[in-house]
Order: sequence, then C-alpha cells, then structure tokens
Amino acid sequence: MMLNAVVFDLDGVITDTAHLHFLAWRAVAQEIDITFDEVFNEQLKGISRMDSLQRILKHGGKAGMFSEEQCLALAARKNALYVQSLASLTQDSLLPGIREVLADIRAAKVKIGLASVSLNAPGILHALGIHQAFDFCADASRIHRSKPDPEIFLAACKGLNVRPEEAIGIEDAAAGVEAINAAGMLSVGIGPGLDHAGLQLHSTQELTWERLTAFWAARAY
Ligand code: B16
Ligand code: MG
Repeated sequence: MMLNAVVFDLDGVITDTAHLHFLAWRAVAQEIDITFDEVFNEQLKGISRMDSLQRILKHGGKAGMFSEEQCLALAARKNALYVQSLASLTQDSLLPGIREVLADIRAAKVKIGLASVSLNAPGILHALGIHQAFDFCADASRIHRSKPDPEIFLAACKGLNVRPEEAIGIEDAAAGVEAINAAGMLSVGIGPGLDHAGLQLHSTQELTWERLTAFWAARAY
C-alpha cells in the first residue's frame, strides 16, 4: 500500500500556540478565582474550547457552578484574548523543520491535510502564510466529538479522498495520538509522554520526509 496522505495537527505541531491559549485561559480563570499552571495546561492540548473550560472549572472545584450562558461568555472572553494574541504570529512562528517537511511531502505528490479542533485554524494558517500548503482542512465547527474521538482525522481523510490506512497523522497531544490510532491511521507523536504513537519524535526538527517514509516502509501489516 502506498502512503497517500499526511494529516497534521496544528497547535503544537505546526506552530506553538499552546502558551497563548494558556495565557488567555489563565486570565479568564483568574476572574472566577481559579488558578492553574502550565503543567495543568498540558491537559488542555487538543481539547476543544468548551471542553477546556469544563476541565478548568473542574480543576478549580467549580464544576456545574456556571450556567450555559455564563460558560459561553467565559469562553468568548478567552477567545477574544487569544485572538488578540494571535497578532504576534508571523511566518517565523512555524516550528523548526515544518516548512521543509511540507515542501518535501508536496514534492513527493502525497496529499496534505489538517485536523485541528481550533476554530481559529484558518486564521492561524493565513498568519503563518502556509494556507496553500494544505489540500484539505477539516472544518472544526462541524466536528461533534473532541479528540481522542477519531472524528476529525476521519473527516480529514474523507476530504482528502484517502482511506485512513493510507495515511499518517501527526500530533503533539496524547488525546490526538489516541484519535489517530482509533482512526486506523499510522501515528507520529511529537514530544514526551506519547508512548502510544507508532513513531515518537522529540521535536518537529526530527520530522523529515526521510523519517516519515522510513516509518511507513517499516510499518507492521
Ligand atoms: P480554539 P489543535 C487545539 O488545537 C488546542 O490544542 C487546544 O488547546 C484548543 O483548546 C483547541 O484547539 C480549540 O481552539 O479555542 O481556537 O477553537 O491542537 O487541535 O490544533
Ligand atoms: Mg496539538
């Protein structure tokens, strides 16, 4: 079987917006007397906006204490702060090696997809100047189930017109690697704590076309 597509997560793989998410959530959490650190923030990676809020409320011992309307207002405030901070993104905000690997995958005529649950993904790709590198971006607003559910990776494969078995998925979050595996794709994990990934890399610098093709060639049937 040929490798026909590579599907990328955005935050933590293509660019590092996790810190910006953290700063925005921390500011909103402070307003309701909840504090959390970057260690807790790890648990929010790859988790949708509303699910992230629920985890923060639970962490602060305030689960169920806010109405749906109040939750929507908190999430909207976080997003406004986050979107403001995205103005700091430039073409230099791509993580190391990403520009090169995208070009090499394209040169090999293998399709490129995006599976980010961020509703801000299109704006981020534009800010990074790489929106044209993708053949298909799954629409996060049409996804019903957060990672680790495979829904968004399956939607990306469908949009690319490839079967999941013909594709590799790349993630930095534990829930994301789980989603790739559940979709029936081969998984690449970037960063620590991703023992369940088929291939584990320390950073995006190691994410080369050579590594991807060697991984594909060595996969278990
Ligand atoms: P938004 P990914 C995810 O992006 C982030 O990792 C996660 O922290 C964030 O809550 C989520 O997007 C939703 O983002 O509030 O912009 O819709 O890793 O799936 O690219
Ligand atoms: Mg991510």
